[in-house]
Amino acid sequence: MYQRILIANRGEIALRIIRACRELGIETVAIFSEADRGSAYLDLADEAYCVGPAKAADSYLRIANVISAAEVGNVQAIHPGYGFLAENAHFNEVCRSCNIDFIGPMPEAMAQLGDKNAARDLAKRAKVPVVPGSDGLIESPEQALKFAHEVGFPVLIKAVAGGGGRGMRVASNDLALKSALQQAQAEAQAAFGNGAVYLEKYVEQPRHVEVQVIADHHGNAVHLWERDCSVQRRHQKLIEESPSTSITPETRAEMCEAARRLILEANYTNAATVEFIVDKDGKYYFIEVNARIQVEHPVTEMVTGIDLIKQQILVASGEKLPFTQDDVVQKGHAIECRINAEDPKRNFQPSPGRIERLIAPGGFGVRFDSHAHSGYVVPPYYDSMIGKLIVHQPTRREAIATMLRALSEMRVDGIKTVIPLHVEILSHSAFAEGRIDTTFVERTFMAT
Ligand code: MV4
Repeated sequence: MYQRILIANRGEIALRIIRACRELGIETVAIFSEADRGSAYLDLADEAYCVGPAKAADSYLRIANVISAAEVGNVQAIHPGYGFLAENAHFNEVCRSCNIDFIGPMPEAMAQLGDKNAARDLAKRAKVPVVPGSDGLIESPEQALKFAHEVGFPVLIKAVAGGGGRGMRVASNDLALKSALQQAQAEAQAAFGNGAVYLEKYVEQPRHVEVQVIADHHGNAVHLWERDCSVQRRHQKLIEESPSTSITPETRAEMCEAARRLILEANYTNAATVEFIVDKDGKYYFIEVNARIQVEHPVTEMVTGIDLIKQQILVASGEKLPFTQDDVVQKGHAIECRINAEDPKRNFQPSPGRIERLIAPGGFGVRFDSHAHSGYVVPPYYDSMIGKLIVHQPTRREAIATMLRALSEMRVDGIKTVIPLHVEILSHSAFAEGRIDTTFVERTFMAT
């Protein structure tokens, strides 16, 4: 087991990882940018090093600076958290070439899943349902038209190097498809340095359901059931929950087993999320794999009772998973609300600044994962999430009531947050009835 690890991240996830390490008896080395200097959570690490100026590209994303901190801090492993360098296969490789374990998948598995078309091929090999589409890359407008006519309009053009909704284009007829193809290729080339695209049938008003999986270096892979992340706006998730109200018990069992098969087929190790979309008929289709721990991992932790960060560290160090598939049961219902420093009244414009007073909620079934506190200054340089409010109760109905109670206790003075929107969503009859898809928030709450 490791004696000392570096956390290549900031904010709530850095604090989350420091907490897991403390409980495992592992020393921690934190890093910070100039904008995060003096952040209170840094005091909880054994050491902390500055890796550069405020801009992420010059600090948290600077591989040489992060590796230098790891060398000076004399760590055996690096936990990347999410975002920043978490899915950078080159960084992953550099860590390992410096004899530092990367707490995540091996670089080859990460690179394979980073190619969305290769991931789709992998899913097909593992007999996991994929959306009907082009079997392979689109080489010409003629080929795109041929596939579109086979699967039927509307179709969606996706970038091989995309993911998370970046570089996607819908087309509903031949003419639109030709220009969408050019635009998508140019956009993908500019954004990812890779203009390769493929095509899928467009699934309308899908629900987003994802499966948590973890695998060790001894051939064991276990799924930890699903999360429903359909409550989102412009690909930014707002509320996540487990179990999902979007699927039947039969679909759940099938889908989770399919996710596990895919991860085994990829020879993948450590934590992964296998994303699916579910159509109006309840059919599920593989979309992509996220090769990292995700923001919403706590809802899975609450319903399974398994600390995912600890398990990531244990399997990275070579230990066997201490539980089998049969040990992992869903107990009760968990919901997470992301607390973002944004003004929902002003088109979710970021609202950085000093939190004059923070009152965190508590009580039965309430967890607040946050690095923020009264007097904390939210910097304008990074994403706007200042914390995650998670509740766990025996039933969904009770979980919603607890979340509304917790939100009503919470005070964040001095900046704007999305708390009022969360209250509206959780109070809505469609949410109560589980009638939610990925268009719900925009259809229901956004003016114009
Ligand atoms: C789709 C889709 C409809 N049809 N693929 C968006 C993010 C990326 N992970 C995949 N995404 C989608 N792929 C087909 N064939 C709709 C989406 C999508 C979406 C998926 C999950 C969560 C939110 C979403 C919001 C808009 C579109």
